[in-house]
This record gives sequence, C-alpha cells and structure tokens, in this order.
Amino acid sequence: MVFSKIRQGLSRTRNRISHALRLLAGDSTTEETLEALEEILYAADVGPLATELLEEVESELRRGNLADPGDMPRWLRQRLLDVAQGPDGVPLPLLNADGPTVVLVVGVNGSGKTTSIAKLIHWLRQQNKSVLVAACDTFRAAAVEQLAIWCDRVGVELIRGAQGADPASVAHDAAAAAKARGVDVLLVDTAGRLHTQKNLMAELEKVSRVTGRQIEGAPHHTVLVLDATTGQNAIQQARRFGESVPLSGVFLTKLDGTAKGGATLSIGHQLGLPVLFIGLGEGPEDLDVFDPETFLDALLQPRAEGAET
Ligand SMILES: Nc1nc2c(ncn2[C@@H]2O[C@H](COP(=O)(O)OP(=O)(O)O)[C@@H](O)[C@H]2O)c(=O)[nH]1
Ligand SMILES: [Mg+2]
Repeated sequence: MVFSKIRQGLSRTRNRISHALRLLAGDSTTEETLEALEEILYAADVGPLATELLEEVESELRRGNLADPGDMPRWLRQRLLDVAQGPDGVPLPLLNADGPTVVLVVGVNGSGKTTSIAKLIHWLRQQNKSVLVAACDTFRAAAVEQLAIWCDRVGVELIRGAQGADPASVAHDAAAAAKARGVDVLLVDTAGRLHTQKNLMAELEKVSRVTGRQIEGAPHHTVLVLDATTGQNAIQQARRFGESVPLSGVFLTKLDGTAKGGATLSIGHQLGLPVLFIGLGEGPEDLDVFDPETFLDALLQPRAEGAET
C-alpha cells in the first residue's frame, strides 16, 4: 500500500503527537523533554510500554546521554522500532508449499473479521493464489450474507451451511473441498459471539480441530482480528482467544479513523504476538502487510511542506 495512505490513516494519531515531537527535537530542559515524551506515548496509547520507555529515558538522561537536540526523536524511533519488530512473525507470504493453507480468522463481533477476509481474498488474488472461503459464523444469518456478497464480487467460492448449521460441519466440508480442489488458501470466517463465552471458545476449538483432520497441520495460521479503536481493551480480548486457540498473529483493523494507532506498537510487545496485517479502511484494498519501519515513518515523520496529510 502506498505510504501516503498509511500516513493519512494515521493522521489522527500523528496530529496528537506532532506537537510533542517538535518539542523533543528542540533544545529543551530535561523536564520539558520528559513531559513531551510522556505526552507522545500516552497519546498514541502504547500502554504499559510508555512507563518502561520513560524510565529508560530518565536513566539515559541521568547518565548524560541524549543531550543533543535531535537525539531524542532518533532514540524514540529506534526504541519503538525494536518494540514493533516484536517476536519473530509468521513469515509472509504465509503459504504452504504443498496443499491448501488453512487460515482461521477469529475475534469478537464487529472487530472486522469478515471485512478482513475480503481484504485477504483481494491480497491473495493479487498474488494469483486460489482461494476458498468457509462461512463458519452460522450464528447470524446476516454474517453469511455479508460474506457471500464479498465472495460473489470477486468470484471466489464460499462454502456455507444452512442457517444455524453446525460451524464444525461447515468447516469440515470446506476443508474437504479445499483439499479436493487443490486451492492454495482456505479462509475460515468464525463467530465472534455466542450465548456464552465458553460456548464460543469450545466452538472455535472444534472448528480448528476439524480442519486438522482433513488437512495436515491445519489450521496453519489462526489470525486474531482486533479493532485498534478499542485500545488496551484489545489486549484483554487477545488473551481470552489465545487461551483457546494458538494464535499466529494479529490483524489490526480500523487504524484509519483512530487516534490510538500506537496500540499497533504495543500489542506485539504485550502479547508476544506479531502484528501481521493492518486495516486502513472498509474496502477490500485497504490492507497492508505490517512493516514496522514504514509504519513508524508514517507515524513519526513531521508533515512535509505543502503535503496535505
Ligand atoms: N474504518 C474501518 N472500518 C472497518 C475496518 N475493518 C472493518 N471495518 C468496519 O467494521 C464493521 C464491522 O466489520 P465486520 O467485518 O462485519 O466485523 P465482524 O463482526 O468481526 O465480522 C463494518 O462496518 C466494517 O466496514 C477498517 O480497517 N477500517
Ligand atoms: Mg463477520
């Protein structure tokens, strides 16, 4: 995705931190510097990471480091980069050499699972990969219809059951079809809410297990979709899902429109999970493979003269 789109998506986060960044780059007292840094970190909602970084800076300053104006922005960028690079991610492209790669997509209702699947379809089709989709959110009729519309639009086959069908049986049929047709990727959409949290987790475990009976090693990836606008709340969600199904990484949605873009940086750090993709809009093309360097440049670079974002 073009840099300007990421910049635009992050503009609300960036607007909140740009003033403080200017202070950091100037010649200021220790106290002013720390205040500016604190403002940046809290504004971006990087969570507990803020306290850690502030303590680090204080000790650097005590030792007489970071004294030159200009040192601080460089230091901050480097430290945020270390954090954003996080644990070793799933190597992208995330596909098996032989046989279908099964990607289970999980997350709470409204986090953007179905939209993210449309984006993943678009991204995979651009790489000439064949895709099959399983509608395992059978709990809500509208959920299947929404997915059907996306699939129709791009000419990708959808495996669906009758309304209220057992999601595991849909997963079973879809995995069998993926194998028989030799598709590259099976994307599995799942429910985000059931009568109880316990039911939901049991269902996810079952869906996950069933695909593994059809295709060796499946699901090869379980991607947790998190809404960036929920900030630190997303961390709690991630923990709950992670207790039921092993997670490969995060698809962080709705980074356009939020001032909490910094959560992208802290999520990996707090959960030991890599951010794999970011969502920057409602359209199927609004996906980016998360790249910490590009992301940080988009977040921290001050507005260029004459630029509109
Ligand atoms: N602005 C924005 N909206 C998004 C993004 N991803 C999803 N949405 C919107 O969030 C809402 C819920 O998405 P949906 O895919 O139905 O969530 P699900 O319940 O997890 O399947 C919809 O209105 C989507 O258009 C994103 O990256 N940016
Ligand atoms: Mg959905």
